[in-house]
Amino acid sequence: MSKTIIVSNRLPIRIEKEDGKNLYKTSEGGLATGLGSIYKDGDNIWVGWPGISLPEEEEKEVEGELIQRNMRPVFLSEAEVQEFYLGFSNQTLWPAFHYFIHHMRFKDEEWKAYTDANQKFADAVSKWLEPDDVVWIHDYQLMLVPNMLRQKFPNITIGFFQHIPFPSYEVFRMIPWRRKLLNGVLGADYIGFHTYDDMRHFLSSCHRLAGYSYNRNQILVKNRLVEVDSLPMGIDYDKYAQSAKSELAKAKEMAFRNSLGSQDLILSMDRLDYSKGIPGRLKAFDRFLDENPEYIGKVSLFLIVVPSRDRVPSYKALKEKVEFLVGHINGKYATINYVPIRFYYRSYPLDELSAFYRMCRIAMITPKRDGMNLVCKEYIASRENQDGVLILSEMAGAAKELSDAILVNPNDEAEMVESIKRALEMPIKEQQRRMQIMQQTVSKYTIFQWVDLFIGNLRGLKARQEAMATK
Ligand code: GDG
Repeated sequence: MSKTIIVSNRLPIRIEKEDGKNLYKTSEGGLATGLGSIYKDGDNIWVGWPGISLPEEEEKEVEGELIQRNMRPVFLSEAEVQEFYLGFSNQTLWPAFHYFIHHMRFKDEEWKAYTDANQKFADAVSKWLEPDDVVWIHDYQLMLVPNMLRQKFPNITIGFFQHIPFPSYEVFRMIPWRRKLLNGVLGADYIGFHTYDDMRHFLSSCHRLAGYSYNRNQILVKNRLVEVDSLPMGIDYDKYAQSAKSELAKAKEMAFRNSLGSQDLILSMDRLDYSKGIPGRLKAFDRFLDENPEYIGKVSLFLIVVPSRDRVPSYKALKEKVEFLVGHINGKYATINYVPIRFYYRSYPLDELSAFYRMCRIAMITPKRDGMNLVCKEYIASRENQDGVLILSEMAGAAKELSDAILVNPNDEAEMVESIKRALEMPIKEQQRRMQIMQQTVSKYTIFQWVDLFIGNLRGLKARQEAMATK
């Protein structure tokens, strides 16, 4: 029997220490939910890093615990986390792929750490791999793993999905190890991106930097047919819709409302990341209040920033910038009973998130770049009464599917300011017309369809490759 092996940097679990004991908390992230039906089934497994560095003597115990949950840990030392994850992955690839070229750095020792860590993941997979298995590798931290496996097992079935954008050739070619990265990914049979543009950029880099010719979305790599595709990722729609309708979410919304008063709320929710455009959003809100003083006291920005990568200097600097702007704007417009920006730097459980999605009549999601952005889809799924307005950046992958949002260029401050006014003043009928269409779109193409489509296409391609080989 063939099995499926999922591989990602992080396992769908968090290990927390309490009174010296390890507590295992399942992750609620979109990917973990979508792939849950796969890795929990039969002999299937998920290979990845459990998220903390442990003393060696504890590794055996943790491994045993994870094996029972169909997971196989790859343990990384503190130095590996520093150089492979916080270093090359998040200070070379992440900024390059999100067009933040001034944040990129190129360090030979971090490239080496990235290569070694990818080898570690590939070795962990090899340990469990059998010839008929399907391997599905996720994201930019593991771009070399497909080819490392291909070298060892020429005939196995490998899929790769990249969750962040793939940049234009002009940016990608700046990376010193660009060909190695491309050839790493091309070890896969089937390669997925969120959008058509990401896919085109990847194909163009393969051609111009590594000399591969391609026909539509197909590349021949040493006589092996590789297919590249765009598959926008969805969410578990029912989970968010049900959670928003639950008595718990409604009770929490009511409790929050009682202390907040009746003002309109604009939701802003992201991980702490410069790609998410948080300072730009704050500046636009400042200018909006400045140009529309009749709204002072009537609308607040509900700003949730979820801690992330705060050991990386550019993220630390961003946190300080956000804190400065929040302080500045609140100092300027606050009154005894009005707080313009309600700022929360932490994460929340799903029921509270649902209460926020219910409570905010506008969601302003304006990343400078985003592979997809799931928060905007979750907001749509949570709008039980089909009202509410989504202001969405053109630079998020999700904008390709959600043309009924108010689409804005996050670099155009005047347009952002105008979009806040439009959203606040949009007639209810128009809100509902737009929200209904967006709900149809997001409910039709869920995370479960996305998973089935990816695996189905990968298996279909493998069958065609085999038919070609026997001709
Ligand atoms: C990468 C790409 C792409 C956030 N705060 C809390 C919380 N979250 C959940 C959200 C959402 C997820 O985290 C964030 O997903 P995004 O898609 O918005 O962003 P990234 O983390 O940057 O993800 C992105 C994604 O991969 C998938 O391919 O869309 O473009 O950058 O699900 O709800 N969940 C809970 N509490 C929080 O405080 N429970």
